[in-house]
Amino acid sequence: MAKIQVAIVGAGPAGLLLSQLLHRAGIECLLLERHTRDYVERRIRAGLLEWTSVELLRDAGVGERMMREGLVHHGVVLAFDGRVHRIDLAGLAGRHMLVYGQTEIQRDLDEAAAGRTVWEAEDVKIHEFETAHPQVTYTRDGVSHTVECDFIAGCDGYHGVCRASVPSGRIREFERIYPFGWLGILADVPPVHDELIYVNHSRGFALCSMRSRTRSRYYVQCPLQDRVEDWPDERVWGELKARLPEQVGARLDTGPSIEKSIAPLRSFVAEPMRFGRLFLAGDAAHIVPPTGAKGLNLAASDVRLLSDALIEYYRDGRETPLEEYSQRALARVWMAARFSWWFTTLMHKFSDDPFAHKLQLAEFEYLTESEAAAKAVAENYTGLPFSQAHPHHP
Ligand code: RFL
Ligand code: PHB
Repeated sequence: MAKIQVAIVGAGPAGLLLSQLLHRAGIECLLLERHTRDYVERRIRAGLLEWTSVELLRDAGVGERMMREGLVHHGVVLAFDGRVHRIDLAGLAGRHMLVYGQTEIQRDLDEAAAGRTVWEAEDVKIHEFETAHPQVTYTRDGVSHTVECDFIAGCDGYHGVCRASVPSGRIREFERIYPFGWLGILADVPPVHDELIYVNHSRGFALCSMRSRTRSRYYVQCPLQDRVEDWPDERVWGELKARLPEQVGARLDTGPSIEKSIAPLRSFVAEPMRFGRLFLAGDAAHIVPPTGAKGLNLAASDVRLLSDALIEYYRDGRETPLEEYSQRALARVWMAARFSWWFTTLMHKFSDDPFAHKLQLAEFEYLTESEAAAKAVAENYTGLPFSQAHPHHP
């Protein structure tokens, strides 16, 4: 039977980054991914990195292209019924952000991993993870494999096999589903503005983002039951323009879409994030709605805590950081869950209830007038520092 130190399930950003950090520390790991490399690399998802995520990618030795091609953002714009307010992230929080697509991070990490990933691993199963001898089994090209390991990292996303393998009495799940989705469009047209614009409009939310100076990423809030076929490009551009402040909409460049998809919005946290020798990280343990762009950044901060803990275990034999992983990760997860929920609530149209809209407007007024309120947004948006506190005891 093959033997490895750490078996990682899922080659999304969490799994690939963990494998890279462990590999650099001399820890042997095996990374198992259900899909093909091509499929995983093509998924268009996040685009905005907190600076702690940027630093982690640099520590992992994959920051070179990111620092060359990424766009540094010092501020972000909020628009309400045509009124516009900029939040000076750098001035208020002392931190900035980097625009660099998840597809690019995935590519950089894949290249660094060169051959350490088993793509198209079918029927991955995890066994005996509450004992000292966990095992992972999978099938590749019709051949079954069994691998014995010290630890299993469940980096297999929301629909993965790892969280689903935990007996239901051992896990607690917290969830909120939002009554709308985001329709995203990617197009090779210059971004309408050099910073991101989040829009609260009576027709619904909109977001102007980007991947580079020549590639734009835009989103519009849409009904949950809508399908991509309901949204030909012209309809997306028309709807986006209608929701943008007039002076912004007037300079919107449009063009054929290179990708279009609809994502539902969900808040989800599973507690704890450790079960014996199984550790969950990233979307496998939690989902946030994309308002605020925390999903990928949370995956990165989980991986930072987990890789530090594993490296310390193999170097000094210390188990405390592994034992504290769940509590420390969850403390940060809940802060991001709170901010993503709050920002989603502030920016979207939930109903035709005029009272709800008046409250959103009052909150916007407060943000424009109170430096303390704007600072709270800037601190959360750019990413809260790791806390030593352990407010949760799952
Ligand atoms: P991922 O990226 O989902 O990767 C998990 C990997 O595990 C594989 N897998 C398995 N492999 C083997 N055996 C199994 N049984 C397996 N089951 C699953 C999957 O094929 C996959 O390759 O999770 P990870 O690494 O934790 O990374 C998290 C981020 O990808 C995620 O938080 C963000 O992309 C969330 N997200 C967004 N975040 C933002 O900050 N901004 C966005 O605009 C944004 N858009 C999105 C998103 C997530 C989406 N999903 C998950 C549907 C748009 C979408 C559509
Ligand atoms: C994106 O560029 O895809 C993006 C940016 C900011 C968000 C969500 C998505 O809050």
